[in-house]
Amino acid sequence: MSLATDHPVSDWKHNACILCECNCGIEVQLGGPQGRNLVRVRGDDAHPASRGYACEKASRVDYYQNGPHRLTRPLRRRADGGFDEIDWDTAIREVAGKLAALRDTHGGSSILYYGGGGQGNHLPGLYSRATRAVLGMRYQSSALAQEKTGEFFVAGCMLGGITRSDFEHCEVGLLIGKNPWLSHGIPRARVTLREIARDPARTLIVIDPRLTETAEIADLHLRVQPGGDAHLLTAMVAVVVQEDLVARDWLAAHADGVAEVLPHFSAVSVAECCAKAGVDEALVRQAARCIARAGSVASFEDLGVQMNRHSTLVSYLHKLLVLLTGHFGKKGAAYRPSSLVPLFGGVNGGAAGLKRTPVTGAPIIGGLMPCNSIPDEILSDHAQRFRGLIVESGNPAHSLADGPRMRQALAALDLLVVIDVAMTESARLAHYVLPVASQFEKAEATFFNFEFPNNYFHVRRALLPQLDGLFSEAELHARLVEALGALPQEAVAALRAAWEAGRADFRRAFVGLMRADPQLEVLAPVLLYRAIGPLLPEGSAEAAALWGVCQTASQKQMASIARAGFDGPAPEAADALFDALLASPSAVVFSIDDWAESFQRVATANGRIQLAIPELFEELDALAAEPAPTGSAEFPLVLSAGERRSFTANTIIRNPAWRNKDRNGALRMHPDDAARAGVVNGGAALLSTGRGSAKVLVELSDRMRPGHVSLPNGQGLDYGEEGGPPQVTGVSTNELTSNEDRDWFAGTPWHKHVPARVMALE
Ligand SMILES: Nc1nc2c(c(=O)[nH]1)N[C@H]1C(S)=C(S)[C@@H](COP(=O)(O)OP(=O)(O)OC[C@H]3O[C@@H](n4cnc5c(=O)[nH]c(N)nc54)[C@H](O)[C@@H]3O)O[C@H]1N2
Ligand SMILES: Nc1nc2c(c(=O)[nH]1)N[C@H]1C(S)=C(S)[C@@H](COP(=O)(O)OP(=O)(O)OC[C@H]3O[C@@H](n4cnc5c(=O)[nH]c(N)nc54)[C@H](O)[C@@H]3O)O[C@H]1N2
Ligand code: SF4
Ligand SMILES: [Mo]
Repeated sequence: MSLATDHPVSDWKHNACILCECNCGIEVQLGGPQGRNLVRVRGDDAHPASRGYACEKASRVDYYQNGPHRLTRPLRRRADGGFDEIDWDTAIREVAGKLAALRDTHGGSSILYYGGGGQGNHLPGLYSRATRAVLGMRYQSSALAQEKTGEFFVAGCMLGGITRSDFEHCEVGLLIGKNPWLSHGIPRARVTLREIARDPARTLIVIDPRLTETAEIADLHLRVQPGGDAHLLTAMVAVVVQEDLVARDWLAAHADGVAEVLPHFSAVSVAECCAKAGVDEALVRQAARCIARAGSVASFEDLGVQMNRHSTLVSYLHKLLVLLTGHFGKKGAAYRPSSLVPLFGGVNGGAAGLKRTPVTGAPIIGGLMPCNSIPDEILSDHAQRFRGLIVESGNPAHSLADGPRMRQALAALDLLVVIDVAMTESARLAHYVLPVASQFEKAEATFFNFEFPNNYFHVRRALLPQLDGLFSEAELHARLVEALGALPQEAVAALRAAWEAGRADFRRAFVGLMRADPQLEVLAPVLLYRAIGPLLPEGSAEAAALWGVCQTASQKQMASIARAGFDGPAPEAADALFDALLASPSAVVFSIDDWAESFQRVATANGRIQLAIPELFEELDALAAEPAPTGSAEFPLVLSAGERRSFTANTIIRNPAWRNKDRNGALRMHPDDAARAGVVNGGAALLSTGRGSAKVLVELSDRMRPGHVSLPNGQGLDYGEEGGPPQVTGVSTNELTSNEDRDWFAGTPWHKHVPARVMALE
């Protein structure tokens, strides 16, 4: 983008794009009236994962950084619903006091934590651990618990943790309900996809009802009926089993449960499943054989199936397809990545081992309770209901299912505290809004580090000074913990003195403090921030807690970290890694694995892959009797509520002007469906679901499968020009989704499968 520049344009500075999980390295020039605009943005050649790549969205991050949406003063809600600006001392004292009162009266587990980071800012989640621990908070959730928890349960049972895949080197690339051309999710997505598609020796397989940008270049497009993936994947696994394409020797060496699993597929009617899935049987057989016979398969499932019917089961069928054909732990296939900060807690003991929420007993997977259960856990007279909620870097009033019910739940809380850079839909409902410095005004990092065999971590230093009156979440949590009387100043002083004396002294002092008072361990992030934050290079104070992270990671993954050049005794290697992270303007390779490492990382009880997940067999076996998903007379269409488009980025950018085209986020619809509804291209229509109605503008598209309509994600945000009233642009999809439409097991929503109807409007 270009902006009028009264200020001399700065040198190129390194940072990362924050608009999707890839966090591509970028270089930025600052300029504009106060030198605070990100006037030019380009891909960073020095970033070892993105290697100069950036998509069209990165050039528009200034719309996130600057604008009237930015908050600069803490706000306290009045009885009449308006807000008063208050000073920081008052804000911290009152918020800490009210949180402590909830803890003292109802217990810390009456306060829920939601968020902790969006696509590129995961340090807040680390610092908040201290606040949560002091308050005795036990429950948390985040957007991951409305998409990834089903997959995580399956991966946890089968492999002891998440897997990712090596698309760069795969022979076959398989995408299930995922459109990386627009949503990315793998580094340099378009380059990698094009390479697979162009190479006659490689095959790109896409499972999607839409002719997406990715499907368009695919070798095989399985244009599944919306919601038909469970039948489709069952058919694919059945082909592998019935045609004896199972990798028996490989499985004998690495996996248990083959004999238990295969009978569930040996009698399946492939023809019937294909018919229900709406895909030609010959094509399904071709795809299944191609996967089974390939030297390597990389695969990725995403929202098209994770926010859809049978989502946990589909994740299981996907893993079975890949594992029964042996595509794990080799170049071009699936692997278990290393991690500096694990995103999920473990899953031990299957469903029976899962902790449960207090009111409805919803499963807590990887430490996260289902987002869809949040209202149920608030709107109840159960003694153990949630009464307080801290939202940090998330926007549940907009992003979670059933907006009206979510708002009702948020309004029923005794205390809602929202920590954000912007006045969001959630912030408007808060008792206190605590504004923070933006991701370009503090040190930040992403914990979405999934690459293999080389894995990367990027500490981004602040690009800009913090807006007057603002500071980071690290500072905020330090102040909250201090106000709660839990941060021992002697410990801070001792650690600071030790850091100045040298790293060996510091390690000794740190370990000594933790031994003397094990309670201090939970405070480590804020303790480190207070002690050494001010001593770190300019713009990197918030990286302080990573010192502890490096120490833990170097013990757990010593060999991988050593291969990346951080060798020697674990504590010293950790310090060397920490220093390298802080010194490098771009990402650093923190671990290097060999392919065999993936097998060593299979963290099941006996270290072998476990193919059987008995909890899911009943649902699997019942598929045979389940009819194909069809519309009703009332709702003949299926709405995908929240498709990724060129200019959508969750709710990270609020100003609709960042979209040159499709400003209102059109409803895409097949011409035949439109003709039936009497709707024309560009015309207005009323879109209705069981939950609500919205006025939409229609775009006719023969890329849609008849019967399937779609709306983009992240629209319907309110935004006011300087001084003007806020205006809402586009449809907020969750006004149309319902809370109960969710996976029976993981509780993940069916946002891609909302029964709907469309009526022309004058
Ligand atoms: N541009 C952009 N990129 C983003 C984001 C963004 O907001 N904008 N958000 C990021 C985030 S948080 C995430 S989680 C990812 C999500 O990334 P994706 O999951 O790739 O995104 P979606 O477009 O929501 O859904 C993917 C596909 O599912 C298909 N689909 C719909 N119904 C079905 C079905 O029944 N079966 C199958 N097989 N497919 C179906 C849709 O047609 C769509 O092409 O994107 C990330 N990247
Ligand atoms: N119907 C439907 N709903 C969906 C989806 C869908 O496809 N359909 N997609 C879902 C998916 S996959 C996801 S991941 C979620 C996302 O849902 P959420 O994680 O709840 O929301 P985000 O839109 O990512 O919100 C990020 C928030 O962080 C704030 N923020 C940005 N920078 C900072 C910072 O430095 N500090 C703090 N404290 N805050 C900051 C932004 O202003 C914004 O309010 O939406 C989900 N909702
Ligand atoms: S792929 Fe994602 S992180 Fe990379 S430039 Fe595009 S939006 Fe930003
Ligand atoms: Mo997401």
